[in-house]
Order: sequence, then structure tokens, then C-alpha cells
Amino acid sequence: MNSRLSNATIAELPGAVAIPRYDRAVVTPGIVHLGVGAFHRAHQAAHVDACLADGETGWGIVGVSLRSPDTRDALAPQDGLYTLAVRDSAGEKLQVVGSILSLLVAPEDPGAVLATLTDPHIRIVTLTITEKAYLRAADGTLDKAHPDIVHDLANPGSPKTAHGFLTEALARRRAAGTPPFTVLCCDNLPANGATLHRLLIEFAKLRDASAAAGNRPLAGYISNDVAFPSSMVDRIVPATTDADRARVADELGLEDAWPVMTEPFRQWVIEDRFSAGRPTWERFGVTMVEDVGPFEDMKLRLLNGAHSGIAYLGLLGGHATVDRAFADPTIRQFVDALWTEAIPTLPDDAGLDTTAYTVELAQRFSNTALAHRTAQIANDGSQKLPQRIVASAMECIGAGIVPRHLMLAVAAWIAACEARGKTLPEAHFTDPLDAPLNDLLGQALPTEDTVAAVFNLAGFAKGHTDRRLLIELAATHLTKLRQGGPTLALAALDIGDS
Ligand code: CS2
Repeated sequence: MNSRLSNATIAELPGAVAIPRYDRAVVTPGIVHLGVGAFHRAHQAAHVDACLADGETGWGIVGVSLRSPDTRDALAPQDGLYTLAVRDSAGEKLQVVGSILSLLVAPEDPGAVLATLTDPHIRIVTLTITEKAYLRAADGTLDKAHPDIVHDLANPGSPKTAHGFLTEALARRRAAGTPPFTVLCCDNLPANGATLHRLLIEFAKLRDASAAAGNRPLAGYISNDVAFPSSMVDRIVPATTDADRARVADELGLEDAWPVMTEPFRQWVIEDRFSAGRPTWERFGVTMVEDVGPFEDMKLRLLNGAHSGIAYLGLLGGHATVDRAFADPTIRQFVDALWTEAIPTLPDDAGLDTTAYTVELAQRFSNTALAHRTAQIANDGSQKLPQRIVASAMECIGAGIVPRHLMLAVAAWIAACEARGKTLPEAHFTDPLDAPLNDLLGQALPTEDTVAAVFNLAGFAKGHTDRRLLIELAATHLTKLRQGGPTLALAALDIGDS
């Protein structure tokens, strides 16, 4: 058994492995990251690593897990060090990242997380907590009835949610005369900064209404004094497997309990509104802009929209990974057609080059070295499809385009949910709406009623004039998927053979 990657052993690594070229001992924390999963470690932490290596030593990261201790348990014995394995057909390049200085597990010690968030050295809080952790109701407003929101309103000093932590920390900073940190959302949501800002204001209003708030209302402070730039983040990060761990350990000559797998491509576009300073990210490949909206929409609708379609059709067609699904000519044609529907919904005056973008996406989806599992992307469809698929579909209709391929992605999601426990393994993917979804799908309603009920449950196209048309399109596809799987559904769209 090898010894473990850590500050003490890093000098033993073979020369081919890139290591932090800076003295970690002089780095001080400036960023708290909520949701310190693999995506953060492949993306923001790698960008910050480049800043630290260039002497901007005040921006080390304190990683916080809001739920599980797994990342802390893996990385604490390694002094926060981990390996990034960048993989494509040319091979694998290993880089040890040093920007995560320490890790906290919120449920174990919420007080420690609040103490860190109120430290004046912390000037930015970044988040990758996944779509469902924003706790939005089907109409997009804060889910006030969610038990964790109810808990956090009653227990501001020991929160569970990002909303509770951020609001309490901002309240304490204000009381102590410490300027607020900038909140930088890095999740795949449209207008992600503005969305989080709106949710926190809603949360703060509820706090203000309770006795605990006293006479210093928070909502106005969060509304006026705290910056919430939006950002678009992009890097494909498949879940690490035991085979990855073994291979990396072999190459390192040291154990790394949780290396992260990724692709060479990475992109980060950020709105340049930081109230308390920031690293000079623009010197390290980050694009700073005034309005990230067009970039976000392009990424959500073309990359993530295609990803979800590939995931559900791929699962139904027996493809375990994105590259294998994408190599199936019928799925490839489906993706091209989905892009053709979605592209006209993007602004044409924002300088987006959708042709170059989709060419590059096709290369990224074809990366056989990643083995990005379709079941991984299939998780949380009810939270992902609104911004990836349904938003484009609604706008398509306005532009005179019938979103038939986009609606096939929705039908494939419903069909994949139905297939779990039958033709697909029970635990293949999960969704926060699993309980009501399974209940509904078990009722054997007429197809169109099933689709309408799923739309209601997930809040798809709520109040939209063409909601009925979207439901009809999805129901037609669902019928075909039930009869003959993706082959029949795609053939009905003139893709592949019938
Ligand atoms: C994927 C994303 O799992 C998913 O839903 O679509 O994680 C995707 O890989 C990233 O957004 C790429 O930046």
C-alpha cells in the first residue's frame, strides 16, 4: 500500500505530475465555497490555483460540504490536496491542486461555518450546491414550506441551507461592521446570481417578519448592499470510479482518496461586480463581462439541453456513457435537430458563435476517455429540464418553430422514470420529486393526462399560452417511446429507420 498524498509526501511525486508551484503555508483564505464536490474541484478551485501560483496568495479556499462528510474525510488527511486528471484521446495529464486549504462539514458544526463566513478575510462566497438545493417551489419562488427553510428560520444560529448560512453570516457581518462578501453563484441556473439574490431576499423577508430579526431588517440590506454577480461555469466532470482511483494511485505512486476526472476544456464567464475585491481571474483564462445572460443561455440550452436528451434517450437505448450514445447516428441526428430548434432562441446580437460552439460540443461529447455516465446526468430532471429544454421550447413556439425534438427530451425523461425498476435499474438516477412522480406514473392515466400531471408537478411551462401544445407533443413521443423505445420515437421524427 502506497502512502497518502499530502504536504509531507508531495515532493515524492514523479516529475510528470504537475504540483502547486507556490508555498501553501503563506496562502490565506479569501474564498468560502459551499458545495465542495467534484465539479468545484475541477473548475473554480483549479482557476484559483493558477492565481495562487502567480502570487495572489490571499485567495485560498475553505471548502464547505452542506451535507455529507465524504469530501472532508477524503481530503483532510491529504491537507486538502487532490489530483485533477485531465483526460482525452491524447491521454491523461495529472495535476495536484493546492487551493483548498481546509474543509468543513456544515451538519457537524454549523457554528464553525458561520465563524468562517464572518471572518473579514473572506471576501467571496462561491456556490455549487446543485439546482435542487436552491429550494424553489414549482413557480420558482422560495419553497417556504420546505422543512429545512422552516428549520433555518427558527434556528438562525445553526442553519442547514445555503440560504440560512448566507443570511445569518451577512447579518453578523453587518452587526460587526464588516463589509459583506460577494456571493458568486456557480450553478447551472439561468441568471444564477440574480436568482439566488431573489431567493435570499425572500428568505430574509421571512426572517424580518419573525421576532428574532429585531428592528434591523435584513432584506433591504441584502437587496442593496450585497453583490450577486451571475456566472457561467463549464467543465465536464464524470463521477470518479474505483478504477480511476487505482489508476491515479499507480501513476502518482501515492494514494489519493478522491482524485477528480475531467476534460481539457474549461470555461468561466463572470459578471464583474465584486464589492470586496477578487482575484485577477481574467489573467487566468476567465472571461469577465457585464452581462453573462447570453453565455448562460447558450450553455444551458445547447450543452446541458443536449446532455439531458442524450442521457434519457441513451439510457432507454442501452447506452451507459455520453460518448457511446453520441456515437449512435440516430442520437447524433437528434442532437443536431435539438440544436437547430434551440439556436434561434438565443440572442443574435450578443456575439455568440453557435456554429463553433456546437462543433466543439460535438468533440467534447465524443471524448471516449471520460466515460461520462448517462445515469449521472439523468439525476434531478425535474430541476434541470425547465432551463435546459422547456425554456427553449416555449420560445421556439413564439418564433414559429415546433419544438418536436426538445419535447422528445421531456418525453424521454418521463419514459426513463417509468422504466426504473423495470427495464432500467431501480436506483439508476434519482429526483427530488421521485415520490409524487412514481405515484403519478403508477396510476396508468391516459398518456396526455400523465404528461399534463408531470408538467404540473414540475412546474413546466406554468401559465404559458402554448403549454397544451407542448404537452401534446411530449405525449405523442411518450406513446412511441412506450411502444418501441427510442428507435420508434426517433423514426417518427424522420431520424433513423422505422
Ligand atoms: C451535466 C452537467 O450532469 C449534468 O446535468 O449536464 O453537469 C454538465 O456536465 C456540466 O454543466 C458541464 O459544464
